[in-house]
Amino acid sequence: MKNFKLHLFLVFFICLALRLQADDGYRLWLRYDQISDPEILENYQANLRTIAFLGEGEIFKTAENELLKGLNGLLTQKTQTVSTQTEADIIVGSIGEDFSFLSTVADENPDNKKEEAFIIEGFEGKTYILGTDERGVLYGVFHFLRHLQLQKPIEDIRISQAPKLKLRMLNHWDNLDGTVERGYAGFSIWNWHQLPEFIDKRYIEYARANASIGINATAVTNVNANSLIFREDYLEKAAALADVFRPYGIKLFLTARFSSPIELGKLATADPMDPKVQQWWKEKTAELYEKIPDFGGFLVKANSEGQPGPQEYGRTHAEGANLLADALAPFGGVVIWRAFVYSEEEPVDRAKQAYDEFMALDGQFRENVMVQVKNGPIDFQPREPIHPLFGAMRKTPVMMEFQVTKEYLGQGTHLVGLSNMYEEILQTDTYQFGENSTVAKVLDGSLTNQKLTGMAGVSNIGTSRNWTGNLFAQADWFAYGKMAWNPNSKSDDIFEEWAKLTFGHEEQVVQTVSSLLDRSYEACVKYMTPIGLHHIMGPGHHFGPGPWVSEMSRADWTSVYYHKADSEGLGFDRTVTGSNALEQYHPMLAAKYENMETCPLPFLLWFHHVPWDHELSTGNSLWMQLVREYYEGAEIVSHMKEDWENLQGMVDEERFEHVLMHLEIQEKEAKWWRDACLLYFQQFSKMEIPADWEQPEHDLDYYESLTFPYSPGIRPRW
Ligand code: BDP
Repeated sequence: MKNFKLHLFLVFFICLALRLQADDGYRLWLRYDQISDPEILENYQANLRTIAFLGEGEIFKTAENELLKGLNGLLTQKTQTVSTQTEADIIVGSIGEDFSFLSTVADENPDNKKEEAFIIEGFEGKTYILGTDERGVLYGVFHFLRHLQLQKPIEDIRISQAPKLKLRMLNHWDNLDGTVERGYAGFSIWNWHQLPEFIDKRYIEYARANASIGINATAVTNVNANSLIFREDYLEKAAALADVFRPYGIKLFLTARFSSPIELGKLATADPMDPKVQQWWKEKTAELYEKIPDFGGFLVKANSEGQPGPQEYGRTHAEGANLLADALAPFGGVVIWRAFVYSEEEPVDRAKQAYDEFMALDGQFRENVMVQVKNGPIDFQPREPIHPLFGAMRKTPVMMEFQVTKEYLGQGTHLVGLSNMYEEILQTDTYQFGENSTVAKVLDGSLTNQKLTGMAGVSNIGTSRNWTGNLFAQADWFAYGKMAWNPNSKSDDIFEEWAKLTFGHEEQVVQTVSSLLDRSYEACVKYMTPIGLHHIMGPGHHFGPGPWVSEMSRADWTSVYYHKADSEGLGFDRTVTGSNALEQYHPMLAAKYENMETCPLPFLLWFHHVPWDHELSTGNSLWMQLVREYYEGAEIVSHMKEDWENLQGMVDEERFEHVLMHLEIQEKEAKWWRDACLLYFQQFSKMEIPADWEQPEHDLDYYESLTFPYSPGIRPRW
């Protein structure tokens, strides 16, 4: 009987322990669970008992709270606050005279003494976390906490960092009605209806998550903008959000609909040269700054996909941007003007249009205008070559726009580590300033001498309990922040760090999680758009394969426009014999792509129309290479699923199941992409899929017949 009771007791405790482990992912990478290694824990406990906070200000206070909160989770003892340096194990303050006795690593790199920089240094048994300003302190604190979460030694800690880009921004494509364009994680977290009074706890958690990875700006409204945001009551709602973000060092931006003076101001025109229009923007901006003194500025999508813009009045993008820039200048705000434009009338290759339009305007923008350029020339496709504007547009600060949400990379379900894509783009050489003029260097302003620098990421956050819907999509948010802080960051490091912060230190878990992230991007490109294919997804919602899409309101929204499959071959000729989009790149870069024989395979069909039986560098015909890559992509996903299954019992059940179910969907959808695309292209190639390979489950008619009317993230007007 006694034994039985003991057993029951044990079972109860085991169940409790398992339950405690269950994790819904809400805490992101800021888990602060107790340090698992007992020796390391003991060492930390002995060295991190007391803290002196030597500073003040709203953001400094946040840093204070975060450090205490973090330490109180990681350690078993309660960390004490003390008032003097002598009593303290940790000293938090500002870099400067007072600490000249430190060897300061920052001296080795003067760049690290700029705004928002921090040092973390161990000296005579104490740890110093110092910032050049309040934000620097906050970033230093988060970095230090991460250092502890990663269980790294603190004795001789010597870290010095400064962000390479000034504006590190998340762009929400969130509508005022609560829907999110291209959002796959539920609805918008902004509850506009209940603002300004109701402050959801999530707003605060959102701000701290962003601050923890160095994000310092957010545009909370969709680029397909609604002028209602400028109505007084909405400005008050926006101001309430800005109040939440401010203590975390985050500036609020809003998207500006170009026709607002008409819609809201009841003017007859929105012409940038009209004095009344200019006055309207000036007054509106002044009103905004009254409510939000540190307002960041406007993000604008104009004359693009039906959005109003200056061209309606015969004015240029520069004239449009300058109108808003003049209104913002007295307050120090900036205009972020998107280069994602392509005109309906122009018959030329869509890939060329933004370059043609914006190069002509270089030098015409006001000093407080930044041009925001998507990573590639088409539209966030699974893989694109770099946008030719990087490095070419020199007199205007050019900022990067990445998608963090996975509109074209498996949406809510596929595990795809975007960090590899970011790294590939950022490390591409533009050659615009000689060899080694990578996109990363163009962005950080060092080649162009730009004062304004930045990166924007289209957010993947929604009301899902774990923020991103798919747990692994948290890794993309994390990676984006890291890349914006330092565009030379290495994906491998990011993956490992995220794996440890999210799943703990068990070696096999860390290994598997990092490797899933690492293999997944290439796999996804292979099962969706291998060898440089692009824009062949389902119409409107962009979910699933749709290479057959040929009837849309405009040709450059169809798939056939991009893949150009015919009986001869496949691919878009962008060389001199075709659209000659290649000429927009620096000749050294163009030279890499211009010859069909030497063009790297990942971009072959982006730049060339290749005969089906043409022998590629791999020894395969184009057709066989295509078949192999589609099969390989799908096969990698099956391996990824198996690897994850091997973690059963090592990851809490809730997250284990969550990831597994998504991998099952991904495996199914990877095969769907493979089969649908190959059957479609086979009509043109008239060549075979090897008979002993798994054959498509259905015929092409079946795949073409599938519809998804309620696919998430659809643009309202579609
Ligand atoms: C496209 C999206 C569309 C966006 C557009 C943009 O499909 O929803 O509005 O980009 O960036 O990829 O403006």
